Amino acid sequence: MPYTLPPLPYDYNALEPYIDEQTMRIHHDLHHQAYVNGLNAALEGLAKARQSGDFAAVQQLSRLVAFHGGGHYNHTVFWEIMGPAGKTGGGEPTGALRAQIDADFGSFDAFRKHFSAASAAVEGSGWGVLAWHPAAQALSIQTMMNQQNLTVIGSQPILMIDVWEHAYYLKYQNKRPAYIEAWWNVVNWSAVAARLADAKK
Ligand code: MN3
Repeated sequence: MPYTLPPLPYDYNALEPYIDEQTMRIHHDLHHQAYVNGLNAALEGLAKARQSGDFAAVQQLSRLVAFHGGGHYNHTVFWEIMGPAGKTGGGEPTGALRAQIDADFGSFDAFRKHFSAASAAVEGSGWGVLAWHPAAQALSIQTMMNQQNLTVIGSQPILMIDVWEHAYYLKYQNKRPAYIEAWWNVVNWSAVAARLADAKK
């Protein structure tokens, strides 16, 4: 079963003025599609390599599956946890999500500062991640190099920001912290809360 590109859950211009339409078109239609294609190609190659017992190829293709599979997963979450500012996007979390953030970070404000700083400090390409860990029964802020490196096994991401340059360079150029600051206006906290509730099940 090949993987397919999920449609954006809103219009390409829905996150304006914080994330511009052209960035969304290129990011979703070209970058995310490329991860889907790369994942399908790597899985096909991996199946053949396993059949023929070519374990050098298995090793190389497994790395490609991790990279492209991570890219597909991360972007799918990323689109889901955003929404138009003033509608589904922006504001502050409430309810169980807010209580968990307060318990693990002291306050929403402290969490926000920590998450922004961690995401701004990612070296090169990667992601800022808020994840639930079932063993710790706690949220933690993590950073990811590329699409998967430094991932904490067992963590379930509930909020992710893409800090690859393709996510912001057209509008923000080298000002990654300005992009991160603007991005808070389009975070869909209801979607994040639903992801936390699922992760806790
Ligand atoms: Mn991206």
